[in-house]
Amino acid sequence: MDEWESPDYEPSLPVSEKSNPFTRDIDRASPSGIVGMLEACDAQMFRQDRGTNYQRLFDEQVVTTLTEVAKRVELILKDPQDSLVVLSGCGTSGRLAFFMASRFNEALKQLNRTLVYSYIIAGGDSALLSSQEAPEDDPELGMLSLQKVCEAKKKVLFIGVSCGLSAPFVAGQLDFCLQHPEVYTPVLLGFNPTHQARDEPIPGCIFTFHSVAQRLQELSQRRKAFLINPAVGPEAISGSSRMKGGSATKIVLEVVLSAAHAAAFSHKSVASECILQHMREYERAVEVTYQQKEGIAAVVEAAGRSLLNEGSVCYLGWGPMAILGLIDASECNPTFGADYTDIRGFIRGGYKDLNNNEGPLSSLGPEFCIGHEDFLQHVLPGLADKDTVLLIYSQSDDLHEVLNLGRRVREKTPNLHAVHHRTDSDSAETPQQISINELCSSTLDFLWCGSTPATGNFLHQWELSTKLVLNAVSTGAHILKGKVYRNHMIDLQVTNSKLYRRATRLLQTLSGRAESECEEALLKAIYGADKLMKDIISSDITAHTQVARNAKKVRRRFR
Ligand code: F1P
Repeated sequence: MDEWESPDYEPSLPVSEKSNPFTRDIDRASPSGIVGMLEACDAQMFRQDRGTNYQRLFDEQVVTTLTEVAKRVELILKDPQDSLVVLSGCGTSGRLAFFMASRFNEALKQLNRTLVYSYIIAGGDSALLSSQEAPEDDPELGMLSLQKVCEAKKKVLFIGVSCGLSAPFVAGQLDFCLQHPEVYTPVLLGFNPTHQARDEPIPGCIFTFHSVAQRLQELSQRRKAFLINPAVGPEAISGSSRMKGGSATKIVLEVVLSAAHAAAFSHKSVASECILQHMREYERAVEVTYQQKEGIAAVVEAAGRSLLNEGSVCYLGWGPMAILGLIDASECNPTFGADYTDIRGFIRGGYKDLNNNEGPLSSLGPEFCIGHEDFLQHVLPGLADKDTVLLIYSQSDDLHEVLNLGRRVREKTPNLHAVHHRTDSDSAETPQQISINELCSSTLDFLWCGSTPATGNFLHQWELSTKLVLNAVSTGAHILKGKVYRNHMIDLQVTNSKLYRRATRLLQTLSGRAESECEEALLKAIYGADKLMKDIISSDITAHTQVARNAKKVRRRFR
């Protein structure tokens, strides 16, 4: 049994908020030490149950539920008229909902089939690229956006993702589904046991996330709702659900949707063995990724040096992996109080390649300029030695383009690195590949061998592997910059109720003082006041987080 699984380990916290014993000293570790700890944490995702009460990814019950949900998706794929599969979430969960809906709609397009996937992200498409944490607290907004997407639909499979089983936005949507069972079948995906779902009252609602999860659990006995909530262990940085929570979300959704597609279009019936086999492929992808621990550590070190020297880190990506770069970069603001210029992502064709519902968003400001063209025009001219650039590409991308862009970057900074994926069927390096490698000071060259019986190609593994590398780079670099204390984020933005509670708890952990005293200190810091006036004390958390949103940095006011 891992230490965190003991009932005595941080008993008041759900798994997703516990601190991981493996990373207690991550703030003092070397780059390779950091990557080693991340490897240990990620391996926990696939750990089998060893006599604890926690349900795990490979457990029979979880696999059975995944199989059932895949069958529901299969039915919709076979009879798409007036039907929809909706994926929804907040922050990273919403970004992955978008990613998955786009990828699987793309697969349908290639087969000339009706598109059945829709996504919802709290805060709309601008939240795909920037931190919009406040809408996460709004259950009505969640419900209304679901209603809008599903107008005139007669059958909807709704998959709500909240890693911490905590977002009121998703709770509102699930509650709505429960009220309209004739149309909606709700599925909840998260990584805490149901009893650890958040039970904090939601202003204006008679339900909490916990009560909704309980109702889903009851209905799941009759297969009228589904709950997928295996534990994957505490995050490497406490509460940073973008890491394991995001990876496990990607794994679960891809396993389910791939099985459904295979059943609907290749006449392979959905079977739990295939689901298990596919999940094992992800386990292997994690192992293959960390076999290049030292290479990852070299990029972490370079990126950390850039941030420490007020430089920037740019991900220049191609295809779907570029989207993972955009996602990784967008998460640094709420997690580490980073500026959008600290870590930025760019995708080859900009919004044309992103293909989001709301179309180009560049008019919203420079942080929404995401194409390689934007990089060339606005970033390259000012690029210097202190900046790090990471090329993210695979054998299926245009290597001429990669080489040309690499050359232009190399004229400005020697700090050019690459993440590259290829398969053994294509193992001979092309001249362009060799030239790209020569330009880069380090290359993570992932060579994927063998076969993938579950999906027939390596794309899902490449993507997960890239996600892990990027999470390691951005997290590691911010650790080296000093944005993490022990394994806690200490420059987080207090922009929603979950983060408000997390900040209060952090003060408690670090000071050993009572909760009420810590909340008072947090409020004093948010309002910049030495004394709390009555109107502040009587305001609710929404009001506090609105003020905190505008604060540049929450100052410490302990005396
Ligand atoms: C949603 C989320 C996270 C983000 C931050 C705030 O969490 O937006 O993606 O990293 O921690 O919350 P969840 O609803 O998936 O638990």
